[in-house]
Amino acid sequence: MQIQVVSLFPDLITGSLAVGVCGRAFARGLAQVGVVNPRDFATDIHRTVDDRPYGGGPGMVLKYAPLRDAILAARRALPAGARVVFLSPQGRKFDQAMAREMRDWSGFVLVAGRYEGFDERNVEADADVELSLGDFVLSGGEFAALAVIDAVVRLLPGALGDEASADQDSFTDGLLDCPQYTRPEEVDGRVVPAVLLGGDHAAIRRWRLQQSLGRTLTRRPDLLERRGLVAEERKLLGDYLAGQERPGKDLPGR
Ligand code: 9D3
Repeated sequence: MQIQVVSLFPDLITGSLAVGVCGRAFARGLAQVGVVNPRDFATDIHRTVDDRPYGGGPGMVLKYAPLRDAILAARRALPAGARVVFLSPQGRKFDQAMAREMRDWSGFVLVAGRYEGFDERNVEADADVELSLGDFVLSGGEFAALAVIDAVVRLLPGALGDEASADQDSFTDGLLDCPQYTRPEEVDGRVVPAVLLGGDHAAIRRWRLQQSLGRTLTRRPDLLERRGLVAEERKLLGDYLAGQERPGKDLPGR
């Protein structure tokens, strides 16, 4: 997989992709990342990449021509037909389904903005898709681009040590993860749930599914609505709610 990032801060991109699952994937050659800086395509003496918005208002807007030329250079570094993805607060919300779709793209360009955003004509001219990470304000698109790269690259065959674990991820089955514990059995007066110590694997599977269902209902009911429940799950969730002295007590800060 070949990825090009268009960014005014190339160090922000290259500096953080060296570690972890992603770093290993790049070291193994499963994916390559290049960065193109629009400033290298600015033609004036000050290498200007931004300007004041038409119509007035705060902040600056990225200039059309340097960004267009940077995207063109990024495209040229990829096989023909590579998709161009703009990161912007106006984009479609990025999710695991989109990450899985992008896993099948042999190459793509991620365009990270700064300042108040892009000149809309860049979006019209070059964007195949606009993605947002969600309803919060970043100071630029770089961290969004890094999040997208991380989410996609870890799905590449061979990126994870254990091939199974990508499919066991939360969201793949539409539920949040169950609680996890490791040694010791007791710490600061807190104990591991007894069922996990018992070795009854059917009981453990049921308990984990029940915890996942309960947490998903209290924290992310939107995920459950989308997914639906089979009979066993409805029973486990009913028992979970019946066993809770206070609904939502498993939420931190409540
Ligand atoms: C929404 C706020 N905008 C109007 C006042 C100004 C603005 C703030 C921050 C415009 C662009 C940005 C930079 N953000 C991104 O480039 C960005 C982003 C984000 O801020 N939140 C979630 N996902 C993304 S993807 C790119």
